[in-house]
Amino acid sequence: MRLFFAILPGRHLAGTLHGLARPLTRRCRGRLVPQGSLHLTLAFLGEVAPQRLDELRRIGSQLPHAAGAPWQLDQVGSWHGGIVWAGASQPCPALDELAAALRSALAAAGFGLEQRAYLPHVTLLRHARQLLPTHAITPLAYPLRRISLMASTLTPQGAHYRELAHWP
Ligand code: 2AM
Repeated sequence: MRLFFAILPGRHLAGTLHGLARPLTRRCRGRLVPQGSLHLTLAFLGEVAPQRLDELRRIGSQLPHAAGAPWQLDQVGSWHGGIVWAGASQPCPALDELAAALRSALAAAGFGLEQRAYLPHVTLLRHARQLLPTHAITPLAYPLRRISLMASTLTPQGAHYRELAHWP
């Protein structure tokens, strides 16, 4: 199973993010991430044997509560590789601490994680053909209320995500 931990936006925030992304397709082209698939990844695990799901459930249930202000999304931009994202110009200590706690628990349990630095973002478009210079947007508060363990299935139409478990 292809798994990752994420924080999902509520329905209202997902609608706002999707509304923000829609006009960007004209400029950047690419594929709009469906409203119901928008998420903030905390840790990407890749392929995991289903027998290890219980370990992931235990790790998820033992995570500290994210104390502090919500993540403030205040800019959009893009990366080479066709990702157009929404993200923050300022670090969010509560989010960084939560992601670090999760990553160290996963590493201690022997789960392989990517070596690249954690860069919180919400992917809005994939396969974009034009880069989007980073620019400010009206700030949006992204609550860090609930952590989800997600399964991703890759299809020719894009990835489908399913929530397997969640914790406050
Ligand atoms: P992305 O949105 O920038 O592609 C599920 O695939 C989630 O895990 C996506 O949000 C994706 O980020 C993220 N992710 C992190 N590392 C990944 C990797 N090596 N391969 C695929 N997705 C990865």
